[in-house]
Amino acid sequence: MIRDGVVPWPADLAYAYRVAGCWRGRTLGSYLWEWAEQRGDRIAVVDGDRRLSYRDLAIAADRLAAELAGLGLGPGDTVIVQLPNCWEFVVATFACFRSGVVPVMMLPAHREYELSAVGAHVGAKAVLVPDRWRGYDHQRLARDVADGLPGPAHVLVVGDEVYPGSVDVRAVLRDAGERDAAARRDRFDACHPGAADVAVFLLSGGTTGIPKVIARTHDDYAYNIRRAVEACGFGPETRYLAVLPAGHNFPLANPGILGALYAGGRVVMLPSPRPDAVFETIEAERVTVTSAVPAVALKWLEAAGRNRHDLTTLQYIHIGGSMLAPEVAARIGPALGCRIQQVYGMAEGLVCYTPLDAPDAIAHATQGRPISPYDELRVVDPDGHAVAPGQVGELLTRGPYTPRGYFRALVQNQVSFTADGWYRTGDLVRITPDGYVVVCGRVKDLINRAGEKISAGEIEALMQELPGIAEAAAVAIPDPEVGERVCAFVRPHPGSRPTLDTIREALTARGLAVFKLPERLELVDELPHTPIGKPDKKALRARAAGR
Ligand code: OOB
Repeated sequence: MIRDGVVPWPADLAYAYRVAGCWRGRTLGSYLWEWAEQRGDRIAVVDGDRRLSYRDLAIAADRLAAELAGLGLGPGDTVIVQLPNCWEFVVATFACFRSGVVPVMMLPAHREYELSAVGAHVGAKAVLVPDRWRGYDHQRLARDVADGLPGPAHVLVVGDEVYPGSVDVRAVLRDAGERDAAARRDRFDACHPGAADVAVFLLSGGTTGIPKVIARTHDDYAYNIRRAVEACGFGPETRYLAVLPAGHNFPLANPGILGALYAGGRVVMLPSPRPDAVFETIEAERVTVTSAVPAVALKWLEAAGRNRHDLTTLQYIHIGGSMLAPEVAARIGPALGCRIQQVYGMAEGLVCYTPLDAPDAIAHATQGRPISPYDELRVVDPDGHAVAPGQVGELLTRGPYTPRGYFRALVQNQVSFTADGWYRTGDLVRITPDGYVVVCGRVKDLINRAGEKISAGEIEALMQELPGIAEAAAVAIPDPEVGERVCAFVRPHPGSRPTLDTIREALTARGLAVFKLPERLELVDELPHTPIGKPDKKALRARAAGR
């Protein structure tokens, strides 16, 4: 069990959430066989030609759970999961839920810097990767990361060419037949984690250099999923297409992959949001709903004119993760022949949706209402005082699926949470008279590139370590395609002249994910500073936008 470093909800509130029926005291893994029994041969997961029934999924998950147990991993141990959208991702997630091993959801784009930092932070005992992905050798990466971790760690690989010493996940799953399935089922039914235990670790977009990891319990995550399912009308007819990286909270559980399975529907895994692949899959699999960040939805919008595929099954696209202009929102539905539901959410918890039947004024110009009546929202000024109704301020939130702190982050928690447990979202919002949230901006220091959150502090700390750089600051520059890109302001040491290329190369060599690399460089003789001596980001942002 992981308890150390997890900030619990106050006991009286935890009790209230149970009494209210939010927390049902069941683990996510406990549903799997119930589904298999009720739904048996119905298809649960599709990935290309591969189709898994609910029963196949249950058998495969228990088979992988047994493999993890055989490696010595059990309740409270953690495994880094870095897989593209594939059927094995779903199996691995449920294998973890069944065995109590906690997956840390990372992105295929992450590299050694991120994996090592997060792996050390959570004390990972295993790393699960594809063999190669988009030309990159993840197996090698996993080895390097595992070797660098403080304790021994296993490498598990999904692919055809598995190096000796690593676990061949496909070979393990080929062995997942009916034989022994019942015994394995009994084993993981009898030895399961508690519902108040951590089910999954999610990464926070974060504003600091240190990785911030969010522990979501079975109770809270199951509740989040259930409410999202209701808000989005998921049911047995749902065919959800997962194209955003599956490790994100949005496609994973809002309602996403886990919501579609909870509702008895079907999940179609596709490892790319490219319009041609997406349109082709929507037709082939008769997809009813999918989700996208605005940058991805824009690409679909541009491609809609030359689309030759039948998209008539598609009813909804969920759009969220970064700002969506109301004009763009208004064009998506007509172009793709569906409706949109906007979603404003965060890995830290709180999720809002526009209603299924919302009039355009709400569906296009607001980011929706909280999914739970127990979500608490406060909008405050910089001094922490509530603003007048309808005014813009920072959103603070608490509730039955918004944890009270980051995992093992005492210092950061003092900054990100108030003493009475409110999470400071760092988002500037206003709330309309009918209770819809409208996101207006943010006060947190990050760059939101196509929905991926990049911590300015992380990039700055790494740039400052580079030779030739005396001082560095990272700010967002607005971009029509991806929303924002990273712009670096750098004061070089006298006599040195770093270029964008040399900085990008150096950060890549350091093991940083490509999407975080600066895409513009401004060399300056002096950085502007605030009265307390920090780089003046506001001035720099204005300067960057002006160029
Ligand atoms: C989702 O989760 P994260 O953890 O990657 O990012 C959360 C942050 C929010 O605090 C906000 O700054 C931004 O992403 N954001 C939006 C937004 N939805 C999220 N900003 C403007 N408009 C929106 N609709 O991004 C996430 C998690 C669950 C569901 C959907 C998105």
